[in-house]
Parts: sequence; C-alpha cells; structure tokens
Amino acid sequence: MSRYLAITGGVGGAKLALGLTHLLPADELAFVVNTGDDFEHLGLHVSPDLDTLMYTLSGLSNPDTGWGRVHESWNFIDTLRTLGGEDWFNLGDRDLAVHVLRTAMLRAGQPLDAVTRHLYTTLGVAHAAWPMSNDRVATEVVTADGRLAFQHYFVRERCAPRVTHIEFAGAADARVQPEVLAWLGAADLAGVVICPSNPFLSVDPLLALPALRSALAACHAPVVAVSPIVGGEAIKGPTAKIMAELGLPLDAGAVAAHYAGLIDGFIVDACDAALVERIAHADLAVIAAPSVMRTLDDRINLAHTALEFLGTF
Ligand code: FO1
Repeated sequence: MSRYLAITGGVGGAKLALGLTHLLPADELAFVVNTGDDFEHLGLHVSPDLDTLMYTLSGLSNPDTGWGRVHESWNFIDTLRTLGGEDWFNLGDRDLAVHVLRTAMLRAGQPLDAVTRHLYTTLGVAHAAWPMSNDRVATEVVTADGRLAFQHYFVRERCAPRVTHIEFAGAADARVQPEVLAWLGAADLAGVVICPSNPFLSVDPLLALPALRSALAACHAPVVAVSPIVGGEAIKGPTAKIMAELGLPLDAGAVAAHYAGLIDGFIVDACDAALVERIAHADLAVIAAPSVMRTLDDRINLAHTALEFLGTF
C-alpha cells in the first residue's frame, strides 16, 4: 500500500481534493486542512475550510459559491438582519446546524479533530481530514487600513484593503495534528500534494507551524504543488491581487519560488507551458497540464496528473 497526503485550504483546494478521492481509497489518502480562517462569530466556532472540504467530499457543496451547502435557505441571516444583527457573514440555515453542533462539542471539551471526524463521518465522508492543529491559529491580514482578522478582511471588506503582510497568531506554539506528522514520516508515504489553494492565505498558515514545515521539508516522499495562478491570473479569489500588493511577479513562477525548499515538483497550467523551462531547476521538476477544474472530470484528470507526476520521482 502507498499513502498520499494532500494539503488544502478553501474552494480551489477542495476541487482537487475531490478528484483525488475518486482515485485513492480512504486508507491511502488523507487531508490536512487550514484552520487559520476559523473564527468565533455570533458565539459560534466557524471552520470555513474544514466545512468547504466536508461539503465538497460529501457532495453537498453549493455549486454557485463553492462554500456553504447546496439547497440552502437563509431565514436565519435574513431574520438576523431585520433585528439589526451582524449579517456580513452569510450563514445558511442548514450550514448553521454544523456551526452550532461544532461549538457545542468544543464547549463540551472535545478537540477540533474529534468534532471534525464526527461531522465528516455523519455526512458520509470516508477519507480522513485533519485540522492542521487543535490549537487556535488565527490568520491576520495587516493592511494599509490596519490589522484585520481573516474573515473581516476576506468577506466583510471583500479583500479591498491593500495587504502589507500576513501573520498567523498562535502558529509558533500550536501543536501539529499528530497523524499528519505520522503520515509525513511513514515509510509507505508515496507523495504529498499541495492543492491549488491560495499560497499566502490558505497554505501559509500550515507552513507557519514549525513542526509541519520541517516535517514537509524533511519528508522522504516527493512533494508536488499545483499552481493556483493560471496565465498570470488567479482562478478565483484574491491571490493575484495579494501577490501584486506584496510586490511579487504575477505568474506561476512566483508561487513555485514561494514553496522553494519544500516542493520537488510543480504543475503549471497547459497555457503556461512556456514557463516550464524558466521555473524548472536541478531541484524542481515542472510540468504543464490542464489545471482549470470546471467539471468533475477536470478534477479527476488533474488528480491523475498529480499522482502520475509523483510517480516519476
Ligand atoms: N465567503 C464569502 O465570500 N462570503 C460569505 O458570506 C461567506 C460565508 C461563509 C459561511 C460559512 C463558510 O463555511 C464559509 C463562508 N464563506 C463565505 C467562505 C469563506 O470565507 C472562505 O471560503 C474561506 O475562509 C477562504 O478559504
């Protein structure tokens, strides 16, 4: 048996994650998920990236947004609005049940990984998805308008403020989910995939955990990342805007450079084939392949490409 670990954040990462689950059974594939986006809102513990992956893998994701649940209704948030409550973060009625239950279980003393396992299992997800840590790590976006908690930057301010830098409060002391370190050190680990999530907002929180970063750097199996930048633009979300604000060149090469020392392989989109030779070097193999995931077949094909690529090292 060979095992694979996939690192994922939000919507883009979940799409490739779904493709991977179509190719690998639950005992051969597990996920480690960003929790830097987690926050306490209206008294509830919300874990957006864990939920995006959960809804995606259980076939319940909202196809229009990529986050939240399909066939959602909005009575709660509409009523909250009429009462003058905070309505900038859209909590759907069905989704709300997840946040209420997670919060209750956490308050009763269960750790986040156990709560996550319960939710995923009851929704029929067989593959393990571990929060990167049970300890609180909070992504904070330092902007020209001041420091903002992640969801305030991302949803309330619609990523408008200019980003100066990004911090991960609590990361230095957070304990990494032990199963993640066990998989990274396992003799039968065949590869690690860094999904095409935002490198700065969604993957960096995991890499900010010192033990996770060093385990990934020391991992004996190959690590490949898929570029979220295609043709100089982000498929979705603010990646390109943030790269411009951080003074980075707007192409896939800047993402590969960001992961330097951690990855052995890098997948750029077929339309960026001209970048392959420029990005590749003695320690980094680069391939170009279709990477825009509109359909389930696109997701499975990209997953297949990533696994085949891992097999070449
Ligand atoms: N994203 C939005 O752009 N607007 C929302 O109102 C919103 C609500 C929301 C509720 C639950 C949830 O699990 C995710 C939600 N998201 C929303 C997505 C979330 O902010 C982002 O997907 C991630 O945090 C970035 O990866």
